[in-house]
Amino acid sequence: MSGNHLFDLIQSHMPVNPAAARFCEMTDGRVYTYQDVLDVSGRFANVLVSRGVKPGDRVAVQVPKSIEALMLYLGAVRAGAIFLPLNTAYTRNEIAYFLKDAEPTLFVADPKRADEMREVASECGVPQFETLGVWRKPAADETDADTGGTLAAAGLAASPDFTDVPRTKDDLAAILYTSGTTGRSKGAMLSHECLASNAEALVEHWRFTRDDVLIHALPIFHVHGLFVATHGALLNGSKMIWLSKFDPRAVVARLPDATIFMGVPTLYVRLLAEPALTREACRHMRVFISGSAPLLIETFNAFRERTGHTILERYGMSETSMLTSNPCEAKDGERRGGTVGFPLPGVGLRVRDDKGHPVRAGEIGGIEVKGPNVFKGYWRMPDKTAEEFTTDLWFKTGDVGKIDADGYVTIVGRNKDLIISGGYNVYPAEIEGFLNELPGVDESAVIGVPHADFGEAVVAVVVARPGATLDAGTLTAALKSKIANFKVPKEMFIVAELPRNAMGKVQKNLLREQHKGLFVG
Ligand code: MCA
Ligand code: AMP
Repeated sequence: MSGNHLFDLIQSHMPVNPAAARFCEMTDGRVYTYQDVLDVSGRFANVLVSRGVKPGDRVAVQVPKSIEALMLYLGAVRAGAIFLPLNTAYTRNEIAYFLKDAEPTLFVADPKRADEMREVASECGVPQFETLGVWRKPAADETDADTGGTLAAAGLAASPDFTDVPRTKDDLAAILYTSGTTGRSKGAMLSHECLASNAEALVEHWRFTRDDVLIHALPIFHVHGLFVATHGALLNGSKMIWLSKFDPRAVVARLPDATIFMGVPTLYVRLLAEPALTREACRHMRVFISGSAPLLIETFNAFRERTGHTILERYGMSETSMLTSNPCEAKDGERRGGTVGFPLPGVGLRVRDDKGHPVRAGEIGGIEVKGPNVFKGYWRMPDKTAEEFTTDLWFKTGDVGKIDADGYVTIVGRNKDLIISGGYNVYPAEIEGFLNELPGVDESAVIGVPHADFGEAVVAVVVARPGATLDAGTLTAALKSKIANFKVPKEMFIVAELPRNAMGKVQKNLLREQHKGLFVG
């Protein structure tokens, strides 16, 4: 072992004969063995070092989902770098913010956006730029086959042997950008221990075994798809069926070959719309896991009725990875719909009132957490970090909930102004900031309303400046050029004024009530 905290843990769980053990099956027929995991991550680690990436340097990555992108993550960990994954939907404008804030040594982008992103990298002073696409085997008659970008080409030419850079448990392995009430994205610093301890807790709690087969259908720029799903397989020496994007039909078709599925609630809503989702299709499945957003009890019940499986709901955050989970086995208790179960082994979770005092069982308050999984603070924001922790160093999640007398945790709301749409977080303050800068806009309020597919949808209510005439279509188009599509309001209303309370504060609750039926029923 090399002394690289996270990768040592992964290596210690390698199958005895890694060349014979399957890690991943792709839809194009390609297979990665555990030996390929070692080799390709080693190749990428060598390339990173050759590009001047030193221990502690950031490697920012906005690339399409591929198994090579996952190997790049492992290569970065092995090289002692800090991996910074970015949503593929982010615009040039958003990417520029992250690059300026994180100051990576290297930015890896999608080959299809190479020209645009090379320019952004150069404007932001990022010294190194590479691309990584979807790696595919060239067909026999292809002469200029897509090699998967410059990084893939460099990886093919590099040695698979790499001596892992020693990293202690407190060194950073990743930064995940997330936001808060201000709307300005903050980089949550995740150490090797944050990721390793959470992976171990989940493998134990969810009773992973070597025979498990996980269908991986989530994006890999978030905690859910990048860490929760893949670390589970890696610490288990087991196999994944790798889908480049979520397609409900493809998932149902592969269910008979699988034992585990992980998804955000929208994925379950869409699976239920597939007539082929039957008890028979799920006969080998061990567990369906849901998280990242509240799972509606209707979805929970409908899924049980259709498949005979009770979805296991769990709760987590970018800052903390996973915090709680419903029981995996019946002997540990029932999977209770509408709850997120119990704190995971090693995780402390408490509920406090507005003054920071403990509340009684079943009473509602702010959820605070502690444990080795909790992040090391926000990148270069010590004041913001201090604000989010109590004096006795519990992290204030911003979620509101309760712990019942029998220990089950329920989340009833959030005291942060956040919309979760299809598992993606949208911060009203950020969208309002962009809207308010558009010509003719006086002010705006962005709200989340129930949506049958996405759980919540973004809606904007906008007031025009005196004398100005606004058009919702023009405003929407202007927003699309600045922010990722999933953040753009699905509906926009131009109104004469926003409702305010006696203190002058915009009453978003009234707007939510007014528009609550837009996308449901
Ligand atoms: C896509 N669109 C969306 C969303 N996704 N709009 C609102 N909310 C969304 N989530 C829009 C696109 O902008 C586009 O708009 C149109 O829908 C079609 O885009 P497409 O890419 O084809 O959509 P899709 O493939 O159907 O994607 C839906 C999805 C995806 C599969 C539900 O959003 C997804 O993979 N979500 C999972 C996110 C996730 O992994 N979250 C975990 C975060 P237009 O037509 O206008 O162009 S980790 C986390 O939260 C914590 C730690 C935890 O506890 O896990
Ligand atoms: P993110 O910062 O993107 O990781 O989002 C974390 C937030 O997602 C949490 O603070 C919760 O508000 C929400 N969340 C995650 N899992 C659940 C769940 N099972 N039920 C309700 N909310 C959840």
